Amino acid sequence: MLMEDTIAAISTPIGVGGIGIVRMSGNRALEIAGNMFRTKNNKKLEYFKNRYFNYGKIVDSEGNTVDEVLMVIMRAPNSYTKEDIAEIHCHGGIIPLRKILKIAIQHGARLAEPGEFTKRAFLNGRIDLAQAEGVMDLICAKTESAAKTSLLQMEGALSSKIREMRENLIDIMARIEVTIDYPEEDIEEVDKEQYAERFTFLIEEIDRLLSTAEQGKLIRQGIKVVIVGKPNVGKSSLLNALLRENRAIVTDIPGTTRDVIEESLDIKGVLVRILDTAGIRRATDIIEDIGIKRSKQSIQEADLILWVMDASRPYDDDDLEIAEDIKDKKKIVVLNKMDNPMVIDLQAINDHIGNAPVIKTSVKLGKGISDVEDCIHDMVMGGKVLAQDEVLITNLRHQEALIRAREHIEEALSALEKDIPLDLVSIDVREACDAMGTITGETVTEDLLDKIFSEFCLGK
Ligand SMILES: Nc1nc2c(ncn2[C@@H]2O[C@H](COP(=O)(O)OP(=O)(O)O)[C@@H](O)[C@H]2O)c(=O)[nH]1
Ligand SMILES: [Mg+2]
Repeated sequence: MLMEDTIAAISTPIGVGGIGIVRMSGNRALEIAGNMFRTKNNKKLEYFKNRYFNYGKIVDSEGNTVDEVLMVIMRAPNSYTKEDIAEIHCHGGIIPLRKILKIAIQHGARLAEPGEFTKRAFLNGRIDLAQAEGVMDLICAKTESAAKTSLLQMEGALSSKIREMRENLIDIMARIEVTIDYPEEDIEEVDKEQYAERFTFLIEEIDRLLSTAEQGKLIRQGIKVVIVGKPNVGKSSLLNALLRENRAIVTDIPGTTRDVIEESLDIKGVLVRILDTAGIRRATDIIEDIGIKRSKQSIQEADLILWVMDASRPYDDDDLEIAEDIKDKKKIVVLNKMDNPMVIDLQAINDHIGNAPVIKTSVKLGKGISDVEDCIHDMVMGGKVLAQDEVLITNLRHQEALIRAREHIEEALSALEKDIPLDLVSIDVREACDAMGTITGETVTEDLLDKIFSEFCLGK
């Protein structure tokens, strides 16, 4: 990636929309924008005010109008990337967007890589790495709580906590190094006690942050709920009821949901990714068999199972097989079709479900659906409420870095206690410091940066 390049990308989703945006950033962004843009009175781009809309049209190399647009320019360093930025707000169809992007490239821009605008914002020091990740998380947030947490991170709430701890470590390191450099000035016991106190404080701070990781993961990634059960018991109907829409195929023929269908829903602020599976039974054909294998695989990955049964049919060997497949999983039993006379033997089920909650529903009559939602929420949250306005560790990368930092601080602390020479203590302090720095990006490798930003979306 060359920072001297001027990059260009379509920043709005590809599809049909009222407005679409092509964005450019780099040394030549304004020159290129000026070359492809015409205003009515031929006003030159250099006279445009920062962050003001300018009405005009985009022309191709033959001077033909491509679209009527609004052009906004943001001169360095007052822009998202701290470079010159030009944004072309055109009509949100794929043809004008692609044409405008192509013209920008003909004039010398290069196609941006995913996340490259944000990467530049990071490399140019406008935001740190945790903030950059917050930007992406906000874009991908599917629930209010996920959006709120990402926003906090984007604004630097996590970064300032990390930075504070890191500065603390740097200060300790500097003090230790002074002592090492002037060994004749014997280090006082008091100093050691002070270091130990500060290490202990840091460990407590890290533990407090780490204790939010479980909730953070829940908020950011949500949980995976897998609906299992014999064919025709009402799994797809239940999913539809939960989604209040009709994406899964519902039919009377057993075994029609042959693949795994995934949908997302927001249950009281918890992102629930819910998977409808092919019914599990001894398959009668190859395609169904593939579906059943996939169902079993998704069971392995599930955080929670919804085991749906048809209460108007007896409990049989197919149920026994399912019971076996999900025996180690957290689960909720849904007894569906309660609008029909109940046939299923509750005693027989009880022997196979452990202490899983049992909920009676009639998806057909719309009964019991909210009980299923409540139960999912309770099982996930275990009585807790979602944290609001609190810094949470939502990112596995940050969690791992904190764990590494904690280990080194622990080492440093125990070295102090064992009267191990201070220069050895300082090695661990430095390692802890570096681990912290990977969160905010001060001590991050080029490879890791590439990996992080490659997961961003194009145009951001
Ligand atoms: N009587 C009754 N029929 C239901 C209920 N829920 C679903 N069904 C019907 O059961 C059949 C199978 O449903 P489906 O959702 O495709 O089952 P799946 O194979 O488990 O996904 C369909 O005809 C549904 O309309 C219910 O609560 N009561
Ligand atoms: Mg189905």
